Amino acid sequence: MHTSIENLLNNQIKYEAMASMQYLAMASWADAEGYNGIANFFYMQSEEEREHMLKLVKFVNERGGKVIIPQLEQPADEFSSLQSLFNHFLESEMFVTEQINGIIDECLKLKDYNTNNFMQWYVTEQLEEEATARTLLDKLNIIGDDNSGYYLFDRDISTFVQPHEDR
Ligand code: OFO
Repeated sequence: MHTSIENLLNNQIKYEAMASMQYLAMASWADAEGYNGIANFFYMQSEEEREHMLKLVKFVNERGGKVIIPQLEQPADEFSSLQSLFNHFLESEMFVTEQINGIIDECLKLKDYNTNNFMQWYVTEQLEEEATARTLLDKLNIIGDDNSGYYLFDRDISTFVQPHEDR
C-alpha cells in the first residue's frame, strides 16, 4: 500500500472514531435533556461510525498497512438547541465527505483502484447521511421554537430516517 494512501486511511480511521465519540456525546446530551428518540438516533449513529472505523482498520490490515489507533480530543457536549445539535451533525458529515473525496482523488492519482473500490461504499454512505442530516434540520427549521413541535420531532424521529439496507 502506498504510504500516502496508508496515511489518508489512518486519518480516516481517526475521523470515523471522532464522529463515533461526537455522536455518543450528542446522544448523551439528548438523553439528559429528556429527548429519548433523539438520544436513540445518536446512539445508533455512534455505533455506525464505530463500524465504519472498524471496516477501515480491517482493510488497512488486510492490505498489509500499519494501523494507528488514534488519540482523540474531547467531543463537544453542550448544545444550545436542537437546531444547533443537528447543525453540528450536518457539519460533521460534510467534513467527513470532504475527507473521503480527498482519499478518492489520491487513489485515482496513484491508480490504487482497489482502495478506490473499497472507498466507494463510504461515498454512498456519506450521501445518505448528509441527506438524513439535511432532512432533520429542515424539519427543525419548520418547527422553529415550538416546544410541542420538539416533542413530536423527538417522538417521530425514527420514522423520518431511511433504514439502511447494507449494515
Ligand atoms: Fe462514517 O459515516 Fe458519516 O461520518
